Amino acid sequence: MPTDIRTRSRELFERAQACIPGGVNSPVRAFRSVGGDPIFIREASGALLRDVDGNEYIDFIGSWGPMILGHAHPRVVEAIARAAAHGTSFGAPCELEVELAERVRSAFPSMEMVRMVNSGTEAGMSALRAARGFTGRSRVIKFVGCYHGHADSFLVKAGSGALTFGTPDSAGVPAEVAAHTITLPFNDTRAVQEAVERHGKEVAALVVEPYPANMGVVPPAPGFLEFLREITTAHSIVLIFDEVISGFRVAYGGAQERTGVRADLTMLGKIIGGGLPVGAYGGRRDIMSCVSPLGPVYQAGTLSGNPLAMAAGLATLRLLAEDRDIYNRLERSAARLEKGLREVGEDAGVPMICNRVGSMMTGFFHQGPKVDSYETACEADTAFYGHFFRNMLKNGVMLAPSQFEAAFVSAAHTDEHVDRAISAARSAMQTMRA
Ligand code: KE4
Repeated sequence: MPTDIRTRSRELFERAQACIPGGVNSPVRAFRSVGGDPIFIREASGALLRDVDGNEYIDFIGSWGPMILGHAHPRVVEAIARAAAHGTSFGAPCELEVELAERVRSAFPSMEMVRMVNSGTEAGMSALRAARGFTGRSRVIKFVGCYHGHADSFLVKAGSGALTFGTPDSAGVPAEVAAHTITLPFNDTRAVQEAVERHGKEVAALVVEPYPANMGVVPPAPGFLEFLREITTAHSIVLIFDEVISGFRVAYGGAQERTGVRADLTMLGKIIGGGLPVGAYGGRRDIMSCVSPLGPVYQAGTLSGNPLAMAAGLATLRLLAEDRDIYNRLERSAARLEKGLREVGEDAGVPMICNRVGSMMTGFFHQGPKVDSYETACEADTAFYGHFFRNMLKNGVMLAPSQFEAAFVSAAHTDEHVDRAISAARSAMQTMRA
């Protein structure tokens, strides 16, 4: 059981803040929205994290999605070690890159050509540039609450009127860049219809997380993705599915396998790197043929296709492909967790809405009746979530340090892990209601 001892974490956090902005290399890790100081991890294995003070946690962050097999899977670790023994980077193509591209293509038939990059952000910025180069258009449509990495064109909130020019959602994003982005409400077909009717001829791409997980999990309304496919086809707009999270998560072939809706370009990341830095983008051959050195759209990367990252990704995807029951087991574990959390909320008289797609879910502390948009997600009680998060930490469970993220169940989570998390939640609620 974890203790409240966080001496070493605190020391490291002090040192980190002296030389790293906020003491972290990615903002959400700073625990700013849940309170308390970040915990520094020494090691992870299977479903467990162990911090630098020796406290152990059942992990539902899963490195924000990549660790679908659990941490330090022996076959993944062995693949990385074997690759490393032959050199860590060549600056020249290698067989592993071809194998991973072929495997991605077999899982995502819409991805006729694939380019490896080093993050989901790079995948998004590159896919958008390819769409702009292919269409000769500049505008992009995205949805509020969907996150596609931190490229300038995606850090844009809705303008004064949703259909007008976007305004920067971060300092450092020039207004001129933001003006090309139209940010619309998710699941709002009428808003999309109006925006496309007004600006369709200038729109290069519509980018969407088919199963949004960055406002918490908010599934698409029935028919919404099919509607996006139809309207983008009708106006020659490139439909980009951001499957950085959903790819190989909600199904081996991601949202496209689950829904049958085929994107023009797809962004991937997280799971395809098996925990190492990998992103990918790809899709229609006619669009990808615009990408250098084939065409005029420039995109490059020193470590793109890195052999260690390819080896980790290949080992992960091979394991997912070999064991097709794995997705049924993930579904069963996640459904068990969801059921248990709902019961805990009901027994404690705490209103909770649980949105789940496969092995990713979010429990919103929300009156209901549903959370089906960014607006309704924002009505969640984030203060209550922060209190719950800190109590769950004390009880040995690591949730995402934000109400607006997903909890991920891995193949390493056993019924015992899930049941321990449910009883930790019950005890957290009792503490909070006391
Ligand atoms: P990266 O650049 O962080 O590899 O990927 C960006 C990205 C793109 N698309 C989607 C749907 C994503 O969820 C992400 C990154 N996800 C966040 C958390 N949801 C990563 C965590 C972090 O920023 O530290």
